[in-house]
Amino acid sequence: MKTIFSGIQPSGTLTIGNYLGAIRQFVQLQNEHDCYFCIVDNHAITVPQDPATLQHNIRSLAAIYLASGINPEKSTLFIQSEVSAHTQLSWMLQSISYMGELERMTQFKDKSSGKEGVSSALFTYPALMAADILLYQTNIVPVGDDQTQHLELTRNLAQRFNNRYKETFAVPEIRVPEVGARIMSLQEPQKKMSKSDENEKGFISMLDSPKKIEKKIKSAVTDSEGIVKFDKENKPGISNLLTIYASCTGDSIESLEEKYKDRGYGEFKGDTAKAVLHLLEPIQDKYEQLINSNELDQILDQGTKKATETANKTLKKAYQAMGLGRK
Ligand code: ATP
Ligand code: LTN
Repeated sequence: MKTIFSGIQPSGTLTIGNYLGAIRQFVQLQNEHDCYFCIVDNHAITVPQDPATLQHNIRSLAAIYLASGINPEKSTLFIQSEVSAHTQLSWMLQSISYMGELERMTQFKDKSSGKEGVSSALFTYPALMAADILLYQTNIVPVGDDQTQHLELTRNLAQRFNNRYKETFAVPEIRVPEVGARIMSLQEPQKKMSKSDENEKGFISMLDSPKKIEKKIKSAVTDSEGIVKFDKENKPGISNLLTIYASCTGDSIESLEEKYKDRGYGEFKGDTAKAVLHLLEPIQDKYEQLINSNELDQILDQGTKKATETANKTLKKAYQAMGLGRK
């Protein structure tokens, strides 16, 4: 049995990219491993958030995790800011992170470019992410492939700390799904689908109504060739829809190419929408039952307790290794 950790930011309603790239793997992993799944609200505040919206998004994300199949009997589900060890260890890891390596992070470059008032927390964000992971002696981190660089940094920081002070942290490995590791925007298929995209038409939210989902998929950017074929370079829009369709139904991309060989984009898009709806409908039903329930709070309270116990053990080891405090 391995230890698994992953986190999602409550920075908006989750997209099917988050589901296919991340949550779906979590649900499978919990059957065999010791899993921690986190609502990383301290990460979300690295860009401006409206407090009331943030609170709503935190609760909503908890309900989405559960509605998607995270089982609180098997996994620990908790909110990052409720376990103070995360920010404490993050500070210590910042002290062994180099400016140069943080400057190379593409997520920082993307999120800061052309913006005024970029927060210093956005810059040091990867040290907090490393703390999240290392506190639980994590072996595997299931994420979408946009997180590869952050994971590499986490591994470097763990090794650097272990070598410089004392063996303290397990060095984690990344796990990305074979299909669905990078779902692209429906409007700009060269860009990853993101829940904080200003253009709402670019993403499918997990809570979008059936009508909205159909509309967004029908207006997805494609090309004028009229052939349903996977070709990321020349046909990024159609390739993305094929990936979405295949990930939702479990069909292979080749079999879908064959199925839609002599059919137009209209029919293909209609069926892609149906595949997405079929996947999301049961999740949306469960979400409605959970969002205002007391059960949700009980699960999160229990998660905070368990996560705090585990995290504090590692934090204590790290304090001692670094020589902080009195003992
Ligand atoms: P934001 O847009 O607010 O920066 P995000 O949508 O990129 O956020 P996160 O909360 O940062 O999502 O990511 C949660 C998980 O979902 C991560 O494991 C990430 O790799 C994965 N993920 C995010 N977007 C996609 C995508 N388009 N395709 C596949 N996986 C994704
Ligand atoms: N950086 C991630 C979110 C995240 C995370 C983590 C993922 C924060 N802490 C720990 C895995 C493990 C993102 O932007 N998607």
